Amino acid sequence: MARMVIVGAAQLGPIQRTDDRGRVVRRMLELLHQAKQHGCNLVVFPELALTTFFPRWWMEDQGEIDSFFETSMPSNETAPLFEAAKQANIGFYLGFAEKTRTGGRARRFNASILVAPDGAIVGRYRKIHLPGHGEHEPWRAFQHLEKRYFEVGDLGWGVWRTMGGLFGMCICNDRRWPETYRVMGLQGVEMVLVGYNTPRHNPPSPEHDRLSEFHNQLVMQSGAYQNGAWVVGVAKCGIEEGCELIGASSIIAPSGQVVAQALTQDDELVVARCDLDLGRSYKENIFNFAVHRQPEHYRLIVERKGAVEPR
Ligand code: CDT
Repeated sequence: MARMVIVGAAQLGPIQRTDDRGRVVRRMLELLHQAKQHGCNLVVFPELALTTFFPRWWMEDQGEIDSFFETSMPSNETAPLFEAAKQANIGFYLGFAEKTRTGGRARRFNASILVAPDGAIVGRYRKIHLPGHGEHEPWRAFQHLEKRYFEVGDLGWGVWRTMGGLFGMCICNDRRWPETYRVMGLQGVEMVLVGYNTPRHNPPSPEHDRLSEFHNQLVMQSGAYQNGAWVVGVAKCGIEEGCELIGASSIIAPSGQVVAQALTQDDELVVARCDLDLGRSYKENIFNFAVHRQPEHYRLIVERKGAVEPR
């Protein structure tokens, strides 16, 4: 019997700085309600889904920075989302800024959780590939200060057995790196969930701006195909505080084909029925890792960070 998961990619339109979490959660509840009507089992929300994409601003006041972080999950503001999802028997992926304490030290991550339909948090991920820069660069039209506000994630890329399948998570810039998918592929992942906030304009390389959606598709479609897994990529998008974030939230099959895609740059639910067994013929044939991979020839990938050209 096919293992079907009906997935809702819950794209969010822009969140302005003055939009409080209560207002954002109400928008998410509306998408969850639509998901219920479509019979969804799983809803995927974007990266940093509860606030505006704050790394676009240089901030020095730690109190101001911390106002964008969650210290507990569920929080007071997200509790209605957890409750409604549980009532609807829907699991969800949620991206948020996480502030935690270990050994008396505050730590801040760009994080996501996977919540099962019974309301239990079954998976946690902390973003590993943090793009942008760590210092103020006033020449930019806007900043991208993820390297300032977050630590590199310390949990690796896990894969969790839930909802009748094997689910993995990553966050935004992670989706551009083949290593992200492969680490999950080597754990047999069947569906990769990824939220993103992608400014169309990247100040150091404006020549890429017109290719933003193409690159978004290119990396997620190849990640899906090369690992025989579904990929569900979900944007926060539109004009946020004067900065355009791309949309094009997509549900991609293990064949690499886009099954469903958002049409707007606003709140929009994109739904697809996903057969988790569709990845099998890829995993058992062209990408049968146990038969065809040659890890002894991949050593440079873990031994070397930056490219070193031959003399
Ligand atoms: N949020 C995030 O990771 N955005 C990056 C922007 C890269 S340009 C600095 C992305 O890869 O989409």
